[in-house]
Amino acid sequence: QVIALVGVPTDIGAGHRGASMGPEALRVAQLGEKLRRRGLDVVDRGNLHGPMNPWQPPENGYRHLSEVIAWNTAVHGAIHHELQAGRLPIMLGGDHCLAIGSISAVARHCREQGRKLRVLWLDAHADFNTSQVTPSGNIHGMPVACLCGTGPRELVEIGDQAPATSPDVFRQIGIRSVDEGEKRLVREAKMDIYDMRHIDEVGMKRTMEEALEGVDADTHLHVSFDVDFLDPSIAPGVGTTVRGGPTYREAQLCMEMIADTGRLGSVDIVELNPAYDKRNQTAKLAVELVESLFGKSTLMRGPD
Ligand code: DIR
Ligand code: MN
Ligand code: MN
Ligand code: MN
Repeated sequence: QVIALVGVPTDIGAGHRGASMGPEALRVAQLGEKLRRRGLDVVDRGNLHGPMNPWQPPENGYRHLSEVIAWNTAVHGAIHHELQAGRLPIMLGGDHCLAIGSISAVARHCREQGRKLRVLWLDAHADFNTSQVTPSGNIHGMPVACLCGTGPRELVEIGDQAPATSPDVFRQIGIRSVDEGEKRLVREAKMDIYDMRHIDEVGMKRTMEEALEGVDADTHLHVSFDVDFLDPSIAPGVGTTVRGGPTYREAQLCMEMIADTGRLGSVDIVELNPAYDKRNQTAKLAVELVESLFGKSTLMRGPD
């Protein structure tokens, strides 16, 4: 199978500028080359295009709504095109609002193929805000809500079906920052959240076993990797660091256990912000973790 890298250079949904430089930082960290060295076929589609960031305050609870719609419409089309052609897309963000476009495309593709969807949402945040409860108006804090049907009509309706998907497909891992109003919403939606306390108590191994339960040969696994998932001591290159995240080893185990399923079908790498990074170390770490996601391990494991 061919992996297709799709760059989406925008920070349109974020509260800090700079995630627009994420795709290039991942290329500088040799994402494509490293995957090719693992024997994988990789094509780089270059970058999508969209409106500039006008850096305006929120209107009616949303910042840059029309621009967010434009970018996500482009992402949906590009990611669905790659899936349709049988390729495994890796979206290089860009901020996390872009997951509305990518995951709606993946959900559409799963319906067309009669496959089940499981989304692993690796993040410090639940990204389940609405215009009513958002503390910021930043749409990168809202993609999961939009994908599940709560949000501005134009975002909820991106794709073949509205809503694109439902809370039961998500497993959120690494969560440690949920806004006050958002807490009630994730509870009402019965979101399956493996927060840092859960990881502290049962460990990453058990957490991933639980999050991957029920994944079978008919399942398409989508990994939405917000780089702020990682502890800021190892990943400073994000706009919204939250201390107390997974360590290097915990993150590696998480990625390796996903690889072991053999069901990985699509990936987002989002919120990498080179303006906050030091010598591209966070991009390099993200690339290393994505290598593990695609099967890099110390030994040849599993049945002989
Ligand atoms: C915060 C920050 N929950 C908000 N969100 C995210 O503004 O809605 N930061 N996703 O990365
Ligand atoms: Mn996020
Ligand atoms: Mn399709
Ligand atoms: Mn986040």
